[in-house]
Amino acid sequence: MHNLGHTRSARRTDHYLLTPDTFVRTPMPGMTNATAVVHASPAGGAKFTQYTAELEAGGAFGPTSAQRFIYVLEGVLTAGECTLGPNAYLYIPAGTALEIRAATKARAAVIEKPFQPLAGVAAPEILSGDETSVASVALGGDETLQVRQLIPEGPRFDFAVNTMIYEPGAALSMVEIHVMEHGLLMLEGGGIYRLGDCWYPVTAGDFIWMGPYCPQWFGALGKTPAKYLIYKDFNRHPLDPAC
Ligand code: UGY
Ligand code: MN
Repeated sequence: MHNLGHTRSARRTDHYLLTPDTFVRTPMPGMTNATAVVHASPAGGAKFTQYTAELEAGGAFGPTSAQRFIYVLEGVLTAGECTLGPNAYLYIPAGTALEIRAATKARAAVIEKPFQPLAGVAAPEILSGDETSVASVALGGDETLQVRQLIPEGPRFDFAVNTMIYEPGAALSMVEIHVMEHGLLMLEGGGIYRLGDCWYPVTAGDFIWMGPYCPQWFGALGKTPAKYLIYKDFNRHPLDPAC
């Protein structure tokens, strides 16, 4: 049902907000019985790709030459020996041919980035985990804002993926402006996101891309916590070639 051309989705040069009413599904090479909503890509200004893969039972992903991070939103995926239910995640190094199959109808957030090697530092290996069993850390000591780091710390990885959970009323303590870009998927709850000079109401299901140096701030609203999954490029010098 159209809404007289109205949507909360918005696009600016240093950020965009994409709400589910504007999502368009597209096939991706190598996918079978699956489609993707491509949220972030070089075409939109990002240096990585982020999409939501929607798979029928038995559906599968095609391979990619980039490193890949998968976070299960719904249903069950299998990858080699791994079985991944909701909140489970998998990191697959660049150049690893590992088939991802849906054991049930499933949805997953997928992030892909060309790997930037670092001289003298070993490339990362495959890893999996469950977000709910990762210990959380209070951001800057604020117990109402908990961060779970899904990718291990250290220079082997050239990106980070975290979840952030805000109690109702919790907020970032500052407007952040930084060189890293972000891909952000709202998982639960909602609030107000400041991006550049705009303030947006956001809710579960929304996607945000923030380019380098995009001013950003979030405050949670409502009676339940707000939770998001957030990607950033990390651990590399800004002058290192992006690959
Ligand atoms: O990791 C971050 O930069 C994070 N604090 N940014 C954000 O939540 N917008
Ligand atoms: Mn940030």
